[in-house]
Amino acid sequence: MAFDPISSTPVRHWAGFSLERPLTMGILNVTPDSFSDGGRSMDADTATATGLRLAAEGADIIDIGGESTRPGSAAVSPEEEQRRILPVIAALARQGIVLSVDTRNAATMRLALDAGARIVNDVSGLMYDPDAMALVAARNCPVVLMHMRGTPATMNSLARYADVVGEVRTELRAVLDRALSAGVRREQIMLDPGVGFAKLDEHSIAVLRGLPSLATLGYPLLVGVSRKRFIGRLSGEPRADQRLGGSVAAALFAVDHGAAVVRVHDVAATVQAIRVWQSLAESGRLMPHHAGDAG
Ligand code: HH2
Repeated sequence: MAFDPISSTPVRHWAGFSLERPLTMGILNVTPDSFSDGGRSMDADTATATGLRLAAEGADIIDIGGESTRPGSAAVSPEEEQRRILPVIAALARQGIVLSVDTRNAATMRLALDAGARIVNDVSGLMYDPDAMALVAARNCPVVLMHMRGTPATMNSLARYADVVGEVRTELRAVLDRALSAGVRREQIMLDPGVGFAKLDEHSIAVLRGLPSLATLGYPLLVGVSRKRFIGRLSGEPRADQRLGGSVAAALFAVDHGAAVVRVHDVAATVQAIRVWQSLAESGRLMPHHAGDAG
């Protein structure tokens, strides 16, 4: 658990959620080119149905994105991004689902919040669009500030570190200071080390192991490991959509090292794993018995 940098008391809430248990953020990419699920949910009805399924599987938050940020991906126009996601946000918000919008564009943030999204998730830490900080400050909404360098097109060439955990910590601190000076409130902020963003596989692994050091910044941490390339390297599985076991293992490692939220494609498996892990870690408390269960 993170401790507030001023009062030193534990940070127990974010975006209306208690952080006493790890939260699961389900990924809904309305894109043709996302690295593991691009093209699956391109029309609004299919995407809405996928979002409803992820919520039913136990996602606390659904993260909707209309632009792929995989290494080397091309930017899409904000208008195209909005055309993809706004109807899906409106439909899911009507069902009472808590939504975050995964975007770097201030205009998209504003329209997504108007359509019913509650949280802004920006892989650039509100640094890409010069209007983003002021917008998030004015709307006083929860925000995920992620670490990266450059843009998805350039980030791989910027993955050079002498001490990756120390440098990510320092650079996140700088993003935080910019956000706080722009008027973003402390209690709205969640930090994210940006696994796979301007990071080689060894850097991604090091930041995961270094989560306790990043937690000393005093903010809750969100971690996105699902299906990412380092899992392929650790497991030997070349296909991103075949990395369920590795993704669940990495999500558990992240929560065991202090992540408050995990961002995942495979919600049902992750929620089940976290539930069992947490029950074993805390008390071994049992859920009701299922008739016919063997073993
Ligand atoms: N990872 C991706 C996208 N957005 N946001 C946060 N806060 N943290 C992450 O680690 C993160 C993120 C990349 O994953 P995905 O959405 O599956 O792929 P793509 O960017 O190709 O759409």
